[in-house]
Amino acid sequence: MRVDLLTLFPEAVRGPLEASILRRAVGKGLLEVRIWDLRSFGLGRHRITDDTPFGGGGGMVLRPEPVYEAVDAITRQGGRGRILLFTPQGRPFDQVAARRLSRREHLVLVCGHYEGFDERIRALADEEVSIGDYVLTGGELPALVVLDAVTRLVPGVIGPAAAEDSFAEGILEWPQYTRPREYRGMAVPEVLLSGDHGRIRLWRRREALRRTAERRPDLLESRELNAEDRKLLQETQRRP
Ligand code: 9D3
Repeated sequence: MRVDLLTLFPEAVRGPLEASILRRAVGKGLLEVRIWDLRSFGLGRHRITDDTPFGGGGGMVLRPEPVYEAVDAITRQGGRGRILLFTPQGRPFDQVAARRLSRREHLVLVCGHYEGFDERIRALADEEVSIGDYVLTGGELPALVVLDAVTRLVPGVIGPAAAEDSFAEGILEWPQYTRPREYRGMAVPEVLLSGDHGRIRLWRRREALRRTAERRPDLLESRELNAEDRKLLQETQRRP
């Protein structure tokens, strides 16, 4: 997968790209990321990228030219890719979107900043993306979030078991334990030490359902449970 990332703050995205799974994906040749400094497409000797809004009011707005010219430069390098514009008004990003985007060969991630951007920049976008209902200072962290979520689903980046985890299935994960068997008075549940794989499977499934019902009932409301899951969930409601 090829990713072009457009930003006024290249240094804000370089760190995470040089760490962990993203770096490994690049090392394996499964991911190619190019960072484009929007400032280098700025106007005039001072490389101006922002301006005051027509109609007055405070703040500065990203001008359209740097973004259009950067996209032109990307296009000249071959292919335009799927253009994602990061904005608080975008569609909330989720795992379904991550899976869909992971099948694309080429993504172009455009990060806004300032108090906003010129409305004509939206015309470039195939999709507008938000990562949730909270206010950040720019689109850089959202772009990295999306890149991380998408990249780990690209075949070969991580193990297939890890990629299709329980969230992909729509419920939360079960509690996990490792050594020691007891720590500061907190014991590992006996069933996990029993070696009885049938009992362990049912316990994990029950605890995953319990957790989901307690913490994220919305995830259960939007799906149909099978007979076994319904029974396990009932068991969690009988005993505390
Ligand atoms: C003070 C400016 N606000 C005026 C009402 C609007 C605003 C513009 C730009 C608020 C935040 C930002 C910067 N955020 C993003 O560019 C952004 C974002 C976010 O803040 N939250 C969740 N997802 C995203 S995607 C891009």
